Amino acid sequence: MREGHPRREKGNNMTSDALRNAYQRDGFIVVPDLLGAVELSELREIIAELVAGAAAVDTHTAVYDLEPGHTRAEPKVRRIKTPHKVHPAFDSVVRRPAVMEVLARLLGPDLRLHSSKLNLKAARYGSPVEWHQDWAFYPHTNDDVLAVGVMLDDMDLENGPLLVTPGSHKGPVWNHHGADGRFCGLVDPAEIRTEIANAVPLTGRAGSMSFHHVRALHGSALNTSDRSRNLLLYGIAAADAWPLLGVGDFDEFNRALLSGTPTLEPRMTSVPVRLPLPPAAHEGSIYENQTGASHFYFKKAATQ
Ligand SMILES: O=C(O)CCC(=O)C(=O)O
Repeated sequence: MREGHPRREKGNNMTSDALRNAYQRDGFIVVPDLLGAVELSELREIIAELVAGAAAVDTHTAVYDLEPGHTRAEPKVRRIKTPHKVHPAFDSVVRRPAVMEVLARLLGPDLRLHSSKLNLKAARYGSPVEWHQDWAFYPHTNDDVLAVGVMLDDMDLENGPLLVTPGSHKGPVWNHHGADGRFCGLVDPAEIRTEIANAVPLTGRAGSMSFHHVRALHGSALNTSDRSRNLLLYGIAAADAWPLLGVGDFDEFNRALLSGTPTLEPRMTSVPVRLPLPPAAHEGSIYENQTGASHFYFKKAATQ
């Protein structure tokens, strides 16, 4: 992994054209200071309450994805699922005008929120996420789709930041299937040695946000530091990018429009697609999906 990005412009000093150019060239950008101290501390309080609530559960639920080693006495939460439906504060972050402005610059004015997740990497044992492309999980009719990563903590090399391979969003869709032929949500690291060597960390202070292209190859390491690394992620699509796996609830799909106008005419472009079927042997989250693989890149915590 490379220690830093060779073209390391600071997002807040860049014009919106420069941001868009960097995103199109590299497949990601980091924009500092999109959230302030007050919002961050409010979100951290909500997270602490949610994690404490996991003392009432023994297994994964519709809200909690649990770390290995979780107990009621010592709750260990790896992910809050669909946080924008769990607490309104998580719904409003992505709708902030400064965030919507960046999104419109990258994807255009018509935008839909298609998913959210809050990945909690607790100090010392917060789980790694193996190398993958989000595109392998949810291919659309076009690839004007990205993930916003809201850094709720300062992120540096020690606490497991996102690692992304520049330019990989213009490359192939990698095989995310295991030896059993089922989707397993990760790429065999032996297949992507060069891409891993070229990956760069998306670091920044709390309140910064990363924007990575749906086809960008990425992963993140175990948190070996004594600080948490909490990342709130939103999946955003251009309104004319339709999910190839179909629309479950059409009313909900339309309610997820963040700005602009919906359309019944998907924009089809020539994009490489590999469907995530048959489904993963272990469903519920990417962490669970990836347990179905046999080759891993990142070290796991001793409890795993
Ligand atoms: O939390 C992370 O570092 C990785 C997030 C990610 O890529 C995912 O959840 O799909």
